[in-house]
Amino acid sequence: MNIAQVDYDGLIPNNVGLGQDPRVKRALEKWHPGYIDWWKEMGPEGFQESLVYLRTAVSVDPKGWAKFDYVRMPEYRWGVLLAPQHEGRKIPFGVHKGEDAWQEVPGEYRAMLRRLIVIQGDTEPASVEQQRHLGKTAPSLYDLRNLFQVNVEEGRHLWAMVYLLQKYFGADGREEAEALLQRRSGHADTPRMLGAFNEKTPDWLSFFMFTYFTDRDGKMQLEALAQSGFDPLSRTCRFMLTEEAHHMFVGETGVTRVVQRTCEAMKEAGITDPNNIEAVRKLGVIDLPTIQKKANMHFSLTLDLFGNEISTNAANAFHAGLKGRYREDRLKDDHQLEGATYPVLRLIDGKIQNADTPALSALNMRLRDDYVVDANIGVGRWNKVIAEHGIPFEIKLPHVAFHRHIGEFASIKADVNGNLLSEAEWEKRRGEFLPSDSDREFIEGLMQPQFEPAKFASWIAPPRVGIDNKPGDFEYVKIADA
Ligand code: BYC
Repeated sequence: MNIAQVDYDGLIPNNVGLGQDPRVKRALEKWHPGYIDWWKEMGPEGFQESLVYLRTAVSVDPKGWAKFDYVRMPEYRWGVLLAPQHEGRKIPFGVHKGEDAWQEVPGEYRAMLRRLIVIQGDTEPASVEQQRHLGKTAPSLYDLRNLFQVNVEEGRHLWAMVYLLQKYFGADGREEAEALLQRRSGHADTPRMLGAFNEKTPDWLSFFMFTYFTDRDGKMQLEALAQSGFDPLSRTCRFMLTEEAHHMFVGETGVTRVVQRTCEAMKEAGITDPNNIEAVRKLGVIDLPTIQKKANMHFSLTLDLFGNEISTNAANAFHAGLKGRYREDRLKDDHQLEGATYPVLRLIDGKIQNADTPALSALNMRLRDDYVVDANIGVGRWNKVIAEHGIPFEIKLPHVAFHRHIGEFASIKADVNGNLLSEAEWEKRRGEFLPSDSDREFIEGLMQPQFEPAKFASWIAPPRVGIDNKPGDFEYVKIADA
């Protein structure tokens, strides 16, 4: 079959030849009703009968892989799509470097590989659960459609991981695939696996911050897994990254539009002091210091997703050839790192300082460092908008020691500049750094739906261009049951 084209004839669109693989086809068809039940129970609240202008992958050819059309979400064609196989691909790093990439699960690494796939898979439905109530307060039909696009694609990413479990891991893979539908974000007894995926996404500013910061962890982790010597995982992640780019676009432009509206409103009202919060809020926009606090919150929660700075799990996964570094294929070293070191920011004698550490153990830290560089790029764009309006304010990412629950700094308290604080100081100053109850109440009050085509809530600017080049008054969602 032509790998670039997707077979849409069966229940499960795919480019992996499911038609010739009856065992896996049956397993996925058996899993399908449970998935639809999960989507109806935990997917977007309301809007299931609405027609949403969604993109669906019809090919894995980067030049033209998606088509746009109106779809009811439960009828979205969730499929299994792998990027094309590279003939003769070798394992690019670790102890097996240079050997043929694995097309089957290497027995000795089975458990480690399954764990990585399950953790990746678990985050996908988790984010849909976290965002399920946002539809009813969408600031425009354009944003509503983007939310649902992100949601259906996270659903597809779950399918991507479930395919790997069903195809390559037999009975225990099937059990894990079932369990992915059973856990629930924030549930007391059966929570999702990673911390940030059990937090709330209470409002649309959080949604934009989440898609900017947390989906970017997704990008980094997928990039690292796309390097994997286990070829089906690599190919799956390569295609997921194509979709992931839109999610980060939604986040980056979402925050930009919030910042822009705030700056415009301040300028119109002649307010020059960004810290005159009360006056700014009266304009029906979100003040810049509160936007900073939201960024502090989502950035710090996302840093926890990189795991401990020093990690034998990460060292083992790299050594085995299962999970590489960010863009491993572009790095110029021996790709084995046995004798190498990497500077890790640690807490030594009560001070935060760099310490050279075996590079293999420091791989989580390295990925996190790459993430911080990447995350700063969009922040620069937000600041450009503020500067263009002549407002003396700069959004900054907080220090990596700030508000951490995993790793080196979980046991201490620090301010956004990395100065250590006592518990009492932290409690006293917490509201300076993170959204307070009154900040949350203010934002909640702004979250009124705007479902008229071409209209936007008071606190957000329209986008520069429409999705699929549609005009400004395009009806992205034909609401049936809001
Ligand atoms: N919360 O050795 P360590 C995405 C556990 S996002 C709770 O440092 P490791 C997306 C850890 O599991 C990307 N527990 O761990 C974004 C371990 O437990 P066990 C998702 C945590 O393995 C938006 C123990 O602590 N993909 O795609 O080096 C929307 C020791 O820790 C946490 C992946 O993450 C935490 N934050 O690093 C939708 C890729 N951190 O096993 C989707 C796959 C650590 O001792 N996952 N622990 O019981 C991995 O590569 C790694 O598992 C981690 C953790 C990077 C997450």
